[in-house]
Amino acid sequence: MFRSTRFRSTRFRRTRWGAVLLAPALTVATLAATPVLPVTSAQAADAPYERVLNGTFDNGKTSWWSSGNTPSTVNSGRLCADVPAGTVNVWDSMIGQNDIPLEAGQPYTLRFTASATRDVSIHAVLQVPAAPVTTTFNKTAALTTTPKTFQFTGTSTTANLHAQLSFQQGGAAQPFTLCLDDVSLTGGAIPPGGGRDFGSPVRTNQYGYAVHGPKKASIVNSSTRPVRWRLLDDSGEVVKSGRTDVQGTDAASGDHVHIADFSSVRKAGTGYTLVVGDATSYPFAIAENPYTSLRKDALGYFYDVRSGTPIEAQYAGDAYARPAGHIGVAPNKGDTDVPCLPGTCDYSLDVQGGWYDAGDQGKYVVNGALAAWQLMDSYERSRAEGDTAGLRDGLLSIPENHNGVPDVLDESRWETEFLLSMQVPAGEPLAGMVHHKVHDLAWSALPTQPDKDSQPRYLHAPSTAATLNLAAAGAQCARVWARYDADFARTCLTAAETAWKAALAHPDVYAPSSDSVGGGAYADTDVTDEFSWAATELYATTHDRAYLSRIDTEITPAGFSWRDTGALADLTVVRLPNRFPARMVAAARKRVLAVADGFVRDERSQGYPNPNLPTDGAYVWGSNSVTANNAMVIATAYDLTHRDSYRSAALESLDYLFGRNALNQSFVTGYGTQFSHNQHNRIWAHQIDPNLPSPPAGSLAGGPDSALQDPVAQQNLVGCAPATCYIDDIYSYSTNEIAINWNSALAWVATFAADSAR
Ligand code: 9MR
Repeated sequence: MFRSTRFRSTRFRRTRWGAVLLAPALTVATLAATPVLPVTSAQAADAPYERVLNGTFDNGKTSWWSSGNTPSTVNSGRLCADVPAGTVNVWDSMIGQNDIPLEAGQPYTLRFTASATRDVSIHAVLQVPAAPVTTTFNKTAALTTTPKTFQFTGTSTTANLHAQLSFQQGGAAQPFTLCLDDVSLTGGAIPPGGGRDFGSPVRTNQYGYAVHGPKKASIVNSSTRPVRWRLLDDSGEVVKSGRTDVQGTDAASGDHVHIADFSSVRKAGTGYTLVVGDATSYPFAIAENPYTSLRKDALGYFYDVRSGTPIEAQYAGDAYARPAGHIGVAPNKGDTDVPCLPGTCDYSLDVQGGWYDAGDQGKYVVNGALAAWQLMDSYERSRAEGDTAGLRDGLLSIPENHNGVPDVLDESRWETEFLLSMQVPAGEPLAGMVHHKVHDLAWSALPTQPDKDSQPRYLHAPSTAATLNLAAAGAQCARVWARYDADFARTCLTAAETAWKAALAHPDVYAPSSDSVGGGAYADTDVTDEFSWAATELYATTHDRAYLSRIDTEITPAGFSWRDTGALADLTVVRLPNRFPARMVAAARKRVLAVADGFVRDERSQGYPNPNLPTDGAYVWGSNSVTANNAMVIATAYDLTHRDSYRSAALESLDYLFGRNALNQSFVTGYGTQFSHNQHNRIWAHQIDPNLPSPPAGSLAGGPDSALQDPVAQQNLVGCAPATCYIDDIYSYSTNEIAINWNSALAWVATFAADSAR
């Protein structure tokens, strides 16, 4: 079972997915991606576990929804809904909660208190709403004007993490108001957040190690003394054995961890396993350069998420081919002539193209600029380091792969041209500023193919952050394109300089955090870091001294993200030492090395090799991108010094992403054995529709988020140690989304790793 899939390159065909991954009938175990431990029914009787979130409405309407024709509000701790008259079916007016976990064969008891402004009967329904629909109960409750408490019980016949509890009251002849309180659904044997089993305690990079790189495993073992490990080859022969180092308790996971170091093994091969006691790791390979396919796949992701162009089978493979999305063809309402959100401006823009941000099909300038920057920086790195592979025209499977331009630049241009189109035209108020984002009016359903999205799309108001992001990426674009397309380079520079001036004139226009319906907010109320980053890029390109005095941010252990771009100033200075004053370069270099040293220490101090060691212990939304971005800083330190410890640490960060972690989970689709494949997205929603593929190989999942910011996480991960707050489920957008800024980080590190494998 383990031998088949190592080191495959590029895209999977759907047939291969079927073989490797999923049977059509999803069980709790497959949805959760971790086997569920058997629990006796005696335990269930002792512990009636609550399965409804916010049943007391203490948190307002959080976790609850109601049909569009049934407006609801929470007043004095009760949810009250206005039920319209004249609908036909009982389900035409509903109040409900999704993502209720059910276990097969377990009884569930619903209790709630309800009243109505007239005597009416409503239905209380617990069911799995997707085919094959299974109903645990569908009971009638006769409401009066006096609140009454009801209790119903039923036994679930299926295991599913996505059942729905609903109150259905359609078909009324007269309108009425319905009020609910103290909703409780108890049952099930698995405690909330419990029953997770991460498999073997021997955690390796499930994909593989470089012949000339570090090779270590993390082993969960309670012994306070070293234990014996054995490395077996694919015929089960012992290749090497040794004793572990006791690392101790890993704070982020709570695991007591040992480390086995088998770096001295330099024999390429597949099907290696590491054995400790009676536990065996997933199989892995040792290869001269295991990162070349990763570079191709991680970068290839961007073609697959292009907007405004058909994704062609000859480049993406049959399973990933799809019609162009958002090119103004019905039912699409964008993106060729997109109006401003009412009340913000009165023109419309052609903003087709670019990359879809993530699981949604919004396009956001701050995130897009960072991702494009990271691809362009990867190009500049390859050029500075003389690494020709990353500069190849023909590296990627994209339409532009024989145009004489490095493919990584072609891909970044797809986004850059979209960024340019988001600039407010001359003559308009706020000319030169840049619209923060364009996205759907409301969240579209999962799945929704881009060409089938019928939502109206709007330009959201310009922001200083978006404007400075265009200034930064535009200035960098001018630099990298100068040798390939002087006209485009000039266009980029003009836009960047115009944006910079506009930002100076409007330095505090912030995108509001409340603007998060139908798309993400990407709110940021501190743009000092964006000013500094943009000034750095503009100075590097123009040598105009006016920009120098605006470079005032430094890299810190906080790293960087779409919101915090101050560190990118230092990274650009050390990338282009000949373009900055020597003293500035020396200082930036010192800081980058110091921060990289800290990341290396953080990685070494943990049981699993994660260069992300948050000071408050919390893992944030997209934590895997923090890992990859910090690895980029470590890799940059290697480029500056060629000290092997930096290279080793950067490569070990990939071990973390490929399964040497508290979850025994590779976060990159197609890489390893137990890899993420149900990432939250609307295009490749295989978990929901078996006719759709899973995300393409090389897609990075967001990773553990200890804040539990979606209902699936809240239902299934309660009490998790930060490094384990992850579930490979399509509805867990806070732990398992895909996003361009996360894949750009992976692509950068993969390119570094491929170039430095030796
Ligand atoms: O990556 C973003 C993360 O830092 C924020 O905490 C989170 C909530 O605001 O949003 C993330 O970005 C999402 C964006 O808002 C909408 N598209 C999907 C992005 C990835 O989840």
